[in-house]
Amino acid sequence: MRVVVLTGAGISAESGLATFRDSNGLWEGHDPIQVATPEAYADDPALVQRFYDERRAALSRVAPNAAHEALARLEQALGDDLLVVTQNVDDLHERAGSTRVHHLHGRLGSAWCTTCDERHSWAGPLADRPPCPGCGARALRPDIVWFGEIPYGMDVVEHALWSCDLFVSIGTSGVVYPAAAFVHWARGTTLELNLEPSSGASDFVESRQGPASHLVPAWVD
Ligand code: BV8
Repeated sequence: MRVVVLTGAGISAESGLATFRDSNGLWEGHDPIQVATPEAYADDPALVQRFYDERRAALSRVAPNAAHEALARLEQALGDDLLVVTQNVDDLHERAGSTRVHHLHGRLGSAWCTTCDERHSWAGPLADRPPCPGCGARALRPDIVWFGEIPYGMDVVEHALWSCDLFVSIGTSGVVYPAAAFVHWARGTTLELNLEPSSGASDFVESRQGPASHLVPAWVD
């Protein structure tokens, strides 16, 4: 049984990380155009670096929840037949024990040097313009896929979707592409697990509503 699971901000909500579009979402706190586009970074790099520094600090204060842990158990059962594709830039899947995780939109724990093009594991703030550990240039940016940039490893994701038996979408509003189109690319049957019906709920064979910490363990176990 080949399974592809797509996760969004909703799977990390019960761990205490803000989602993007709920009432107190990140986008309410920060104008999306201000913080998640290459143009915004070119215009005000310090603001964008601070935005991600804040989120990196918030991540260090939270832990995986039962939904992340259930997906780690699923990987123990399915092994290479499971791929988790996450839109999230947090590391909660990995901290719950998942190893087969594809970060479509990058990772808070990584910094990208625009001089040497190397990526480095990163825990510290970027707003104080630290030197690249590799080349020494002060050219580190968040290793995040911004709007208008190409998501990571689309070839890997497309192949997994085209050959899967089951596609499950967890905790995403289904408004950002190309992830929102994955339900149409999946070969097998499709299931949505979300607090409320996403904008693409009607495209799924089955859509269940409720908190991920309840729905995901119930589905996995
Ligand atoms: C690309 C950065 C080309 C990291 C993000 C016009 C029409 C269609 C498309 C476009 C268009 N104009 C431009 C585009 C393309 C654009 C796009 O889709 N724009 C949208 C806004 C219309 N996309 C891009 O630019 C992408 N690149 O297209 O390149 C290409 C493509 C393919 C191949 C080659 C070239 C790049 C998109 C990446 C942008 N970066 N994040 C960061 O700052 O964190 S997007 C950001 O929002 C997140 O990463 C996430 O992916 C995305 C969606 O957020 P969600 O995860 O869904 O979170 P949200 O708050 O929205 O929803 C949470 C859900 O959880 C809710 O439904 C809620 O009910 C639920 N929930 C809440 N609590 C719980 C819960 N569920 C369960 N349990 C709970 N407890």
